[in-house]
Amino acid sequence: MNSVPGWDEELESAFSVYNGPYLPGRVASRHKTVCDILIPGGVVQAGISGALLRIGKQPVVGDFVVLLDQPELGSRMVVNILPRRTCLSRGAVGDGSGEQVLAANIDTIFIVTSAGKDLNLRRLERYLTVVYSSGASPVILLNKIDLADDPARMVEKIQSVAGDVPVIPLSALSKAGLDALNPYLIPGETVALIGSSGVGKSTLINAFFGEAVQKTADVRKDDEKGRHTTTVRQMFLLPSGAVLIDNPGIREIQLGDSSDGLEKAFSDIINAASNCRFKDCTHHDEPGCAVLQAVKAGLIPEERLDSYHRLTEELIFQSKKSEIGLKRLEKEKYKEIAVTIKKYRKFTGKP
Ligand SMILES: Nc1nc2c(ncn2[C@@H]2O[C@H](COP(=O)(O)OP(=O)(O)OP(=O)(O)O)[C@@H](O)[C@H]2O)c(=O)[nH]1
Ligand SMILES: [Mg+2]
Ligand SMILES: [Zn+2]
Repeated sequence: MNSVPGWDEELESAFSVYNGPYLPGRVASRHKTVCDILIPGGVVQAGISGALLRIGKQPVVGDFVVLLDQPELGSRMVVNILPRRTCLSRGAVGDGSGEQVLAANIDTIFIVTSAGKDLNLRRLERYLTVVYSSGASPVILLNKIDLADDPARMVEKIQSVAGDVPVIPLSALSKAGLDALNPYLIPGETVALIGSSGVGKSTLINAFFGEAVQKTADVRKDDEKGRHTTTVRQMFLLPSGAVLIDNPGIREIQLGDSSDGLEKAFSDIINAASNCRFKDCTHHDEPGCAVLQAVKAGLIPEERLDSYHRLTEELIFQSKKSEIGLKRLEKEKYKEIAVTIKKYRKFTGKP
């Protein structure tokens, strides 16, 4: 088996159909027109084949790719993307439709929050939904506990929205609690860090390496907001053999258009809903609603149900948007085909 980090037997068999000047690789960072690619024994830069771009396939950080390697022609090109195990995406911003894939093949996602003004349970629910949809396993890191009076109380609060998801208190700066992350940083595993700007994602990366591999910067004094120091998504290879991905701080993460993430992130509500009188109960004001009863009994916080409603609406909006986008795409394709047929008729003189 080759030494591309994270490579497995499934990838080996997907790659085995390529005979000739092809190399397996993994996208370590993505620039506008080129990618930095980890290949067995090093890192190379490669372009992206026009054929791949034309069919709408964009390599992202974490992708396992097929490289056409022709050094005698001075050319190295990503010609295919191997099947993705997991896929972290978010809803496109603005009126763009569909989803935007951020990174691929991540096993564990560390959702980083800091024990200060960043702590926001509603935002954590949103992150959990997005991470569950990606197929990766979430772990919540409560960073900067050196600044907190009562970190245990904060962990308790977070655990109330996290269900079975581990919540790990630590300090990237003092390195307290870092050992608790070792079980995730094992050979072949890919771990990505996400969270707002300034929560300490890059400081954590530096702590794992024991040296400054990433730039970090102070947060603003008044509101503790970060300064968007990291601007490029990038992969790092730890001495342990684990792969780490540092991400730019996320301003506000939009949901993609898959609903299974929401169901996992709100499994308490989904479980209660199985006892609602009506199968299509929306848990707003229906009689016999078991979810509303659970809220009344204090088993589910009201703000959590509100959050669930808000995210459900957002999800419906997102999937409508991508449906419209899909129709537009089909229309354009159809137009393209119609033009080709017209040209063909002109050329052959056939009706
Ligand atoms: N007190 C304390 N400060 C920390 C800790 N971890 C990080 N910081 C500080 O928080 C600030 C922001 O850290 P970064 O690592 O740059 O944050 P980031 O999440 O990478 O931010 P972006 O790259 O902007 O998304 C820096 O001044 C760090 O020194 C910690 O555990 N305790
Ligand atoms: Mg950073
Ligand atoms: Zn109900």
